Amino acid sequence: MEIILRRNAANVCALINDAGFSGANDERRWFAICALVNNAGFDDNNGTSERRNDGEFDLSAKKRKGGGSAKIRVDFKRNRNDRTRVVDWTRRYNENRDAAETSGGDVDDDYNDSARFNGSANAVDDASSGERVVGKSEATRRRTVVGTFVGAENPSGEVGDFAVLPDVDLSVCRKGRVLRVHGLVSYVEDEEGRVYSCATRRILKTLSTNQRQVVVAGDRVYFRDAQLPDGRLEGVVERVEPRRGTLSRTSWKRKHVVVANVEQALIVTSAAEPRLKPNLIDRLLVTCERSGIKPVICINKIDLVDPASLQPLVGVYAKTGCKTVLFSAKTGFNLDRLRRLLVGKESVVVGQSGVGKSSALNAIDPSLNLRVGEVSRENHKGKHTTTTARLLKLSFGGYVVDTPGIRQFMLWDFDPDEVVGYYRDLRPYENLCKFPDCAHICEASCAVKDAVADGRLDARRYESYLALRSGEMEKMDKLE
Ligand SMILES: Nc1nc2c(ncn2[C@@H]2O[C@H](COP(=O)(O)OP(=O)(O)OP(=O)(O)O)[C@@H](O)[C@H]2O)c(=O)[nH]1
Ligand SMILES: [Mg+2]
Ligand SMILES: [Zn+2]
Repeated sequence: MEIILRRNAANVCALINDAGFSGANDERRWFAICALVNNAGFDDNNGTSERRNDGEFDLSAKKRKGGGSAKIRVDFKRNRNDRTRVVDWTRRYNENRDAAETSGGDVDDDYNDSARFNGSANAVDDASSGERVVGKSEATRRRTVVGTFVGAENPSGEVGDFAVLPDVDLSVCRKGRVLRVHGLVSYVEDEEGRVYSCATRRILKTLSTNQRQVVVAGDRVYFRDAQLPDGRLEGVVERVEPRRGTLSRTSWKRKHVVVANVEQALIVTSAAEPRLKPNLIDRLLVTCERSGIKPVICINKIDLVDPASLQPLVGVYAKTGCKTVLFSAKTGFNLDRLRRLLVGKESVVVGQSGVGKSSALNAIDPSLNLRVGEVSRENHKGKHTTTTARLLKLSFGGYVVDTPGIRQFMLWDFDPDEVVGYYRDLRPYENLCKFPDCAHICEASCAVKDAVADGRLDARRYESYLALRSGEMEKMDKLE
């Protein structure tokens, strides 16, 4: 295999590509193969590795330098060809806001996403980076990037958000951590604790294949800094380091990375006002499981109900091996347990709007002083008080990301057959089914269905598994 690869990588890649790889998994395999081609010491000037299925990438390893660096040919995204001038900003803003309301997206992000789609943001970027990206001919729509092909994002095999890490000039670039992103500006903290407002280098947008936002809260980046004469700290994000522990969802058919580089997620929900949504918990659990983030289910507003009424639910999640903490940000009940969970760790709090994510963080660490909003009296829903994900330093050690409330949380890019692996309570039964490829839907002698029938497995969890598998979660959201 290696000899063939060395001899003519271009043909091998074309052959493999033509063999019918098309879906998300195939894409993953494809990345692995590309990595193999690169790692095989391929140094043939004529060799080309091309990912064709979405037309966005064309990676051609032209020359290998030391440290895995190579010249890589990259196609611009298709949407860059759209040069239509945007004139109806107000209508677009309103449309996006309405859509964001229904999708659970955060208004700022969706608005800016729309701006990016329509090319209006490009001018700002180009000005900041000095890189021209729009040309009339096909040739000018390609760029050679010097960098390292990285491919897979994390041990779970999720496809990387940036397949190529562009080389940066370490004599002028510094390391930083993204605290929050507001529109086109990322607030980056350097290692001395100074915060810079940064634009994003143009090429990163080209390299990020399918994301709604290129830079997200929690990202570790290399940035070029500048101090303006008036003392303001500004800069340009030059490179986003490979992410570990990302929470991602689907938004507008694109990948929305909510947060990057966290090790733990507090899935916050409320016992009442707003009503607890177990299906949302399930999806967040699956997302955590996929990206290797440790989940903890945190049920707030325990002062509004009899805690005993929550025992059945706690019992169901105990079977998944996930810890559940009942607490009240208002009365302070169990806050010390939450604090212990957060000390020294990098965590994210995630959940519906109005469940008390920001209230809980304020109660645990009053120095955070986060904005808190009332729950609507009419529909008992939150009012989306927190609008951007923010990385916050805890006074007692550790970091936490407070996030905007979500209404829907659709997983990004998953294979139905992998879902059962993420439902830990279903796993003990799946190997006992008669057919090894049993999907546990309507097959005969299915141990999972038997377990539901005799009450060993929670029927709602099983329904949630079926809905996620079949992609019908949105219907369930409406019923919930
Ligand atoms: N009764 C009761 N109310 C609470 C408790 N915790 C928070 N609240 C109230 O819940 C409401 C929403 O709190 P927030 O902290 O803004 O909720 P959030 O989850 O951050 O909401 P978003 O930022 O919109 O996502 C506020 O009116 C809080 O006072 C609690 O333990 N008990
Ligand atoms: Mg909040
Ligand atoms: Zn089965």
